Amino acid sequence: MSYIQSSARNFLKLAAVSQTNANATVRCLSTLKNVSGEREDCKVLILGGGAGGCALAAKLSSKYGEGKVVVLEPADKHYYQPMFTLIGGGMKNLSQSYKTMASVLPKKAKWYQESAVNLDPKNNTVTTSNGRNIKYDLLLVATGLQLNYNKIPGLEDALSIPDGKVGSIYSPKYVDRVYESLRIFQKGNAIFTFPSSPVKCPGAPQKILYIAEHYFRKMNKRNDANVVYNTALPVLFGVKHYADALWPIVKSRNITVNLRRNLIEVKGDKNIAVFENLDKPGEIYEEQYEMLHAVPPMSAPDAITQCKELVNEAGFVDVDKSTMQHTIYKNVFAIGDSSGSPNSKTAASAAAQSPVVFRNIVATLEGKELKSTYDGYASCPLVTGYNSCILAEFDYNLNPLETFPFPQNKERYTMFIMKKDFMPALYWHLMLTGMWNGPALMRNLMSVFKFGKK
Ligand code: UQ1
Repeated sequence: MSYIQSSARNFLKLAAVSQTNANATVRCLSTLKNVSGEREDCKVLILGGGAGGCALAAKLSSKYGEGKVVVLEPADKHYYQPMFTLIGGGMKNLSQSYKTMASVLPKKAKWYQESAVNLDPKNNTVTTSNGRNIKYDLLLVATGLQLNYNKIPGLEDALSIPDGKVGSIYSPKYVDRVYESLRIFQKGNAIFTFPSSPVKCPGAPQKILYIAEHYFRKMNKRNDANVVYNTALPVLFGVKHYADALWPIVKSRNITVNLRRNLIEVKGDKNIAVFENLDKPGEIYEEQYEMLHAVPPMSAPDAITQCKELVNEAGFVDVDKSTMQHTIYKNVFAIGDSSGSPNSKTAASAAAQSPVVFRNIVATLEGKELKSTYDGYASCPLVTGYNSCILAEFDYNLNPLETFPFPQNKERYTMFIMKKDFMPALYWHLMLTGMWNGPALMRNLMSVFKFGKK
């Protein structure tokens, strides 16, 4: 690690040291005791202890004090998911990507290690997997997404075959298999997919593609590899400014891109992936793979999609895209991937949403007008290999909304270092403690230097 990288890390650690100490304490765990039928009231109930849930639990519990905020989160580990592409490429280890949930949730919030099983927004009540009924003044849905590997016949079986040919960076269960598939690859098709559902970090299926292609070059296997990206989308990337930079990259690196091609089955015993052409119903292709990187279809968790009053047609929480407040139930908000706001689903989006959601929750609880608005900011550090990255940043209108004073639609080593070494520290020490509100402030400060930038 360079001096600059370690200094940045130390600075961020110092900035958040008090918060981190406060986090390392024992909290309320309820898994051992059955609490069926028990009633409980709280001011704010947060569903989910991911990036958005943690950030808002920190902000809200620090404002309202001990015990006023309840978090429902069944997992005992909190993963820094943006690291998964780097783990797939062998640049980081899985053990570097998580902390215990107990250490990242704020001490002043009450954590139940249970999930929400029934939501009743008319009666302001949520029932948990342990039979607890929680009545809230305000509900924040921050559950993130559910990975539906089971929706593609044969995929889960293929992901359990010990030949290591099929992997997936989206799950901690399968991410190590991705690097294994790169290492054992000898000759043939390396196929990368993108499903026909909204996904979190829509750039990630492409990042692992570029990392793999670079890996094959580094290991002198590139001439024996046919690298193919089969995406269900009609475009390579949704924002033209960056798509225009990515097409020359795939062309110069001899990567085949097939648009509107959707993975529908995996025959793991024969190493065959089956795709459909979404533009020509009924047209099916079978492709032999030597390695397959599969991205599962995703949705909000079942407990959310089953609550029809809360979700939109696509099954995500139906919020106003500016205020993040539910369109009907004014004491319900959403943050992050489970929200129906039409932004790209990334940790950076949740960061930019967090001050808006916080201010608007406080305003709602005080009976005041909502004044804070989210502009759809999303950011995607498109890692294009072992030392380069294009930092895409854009808003609801898919217009670039860039932080740095130099053109960002180019591959850069500095952006790669930011993604690999700086962002994890920022995430653990500032984002989860509620102190990182996205880069808007930084962008405004940097704009002074943007002479000549389009
Ligand atoms: C960001 O805010 C964020 O959330 C914490 C990320 O996820 C880990 C990111 O990858 C990026 C790039 C941002 C935006 C931050 C800057 C400094 C541009």
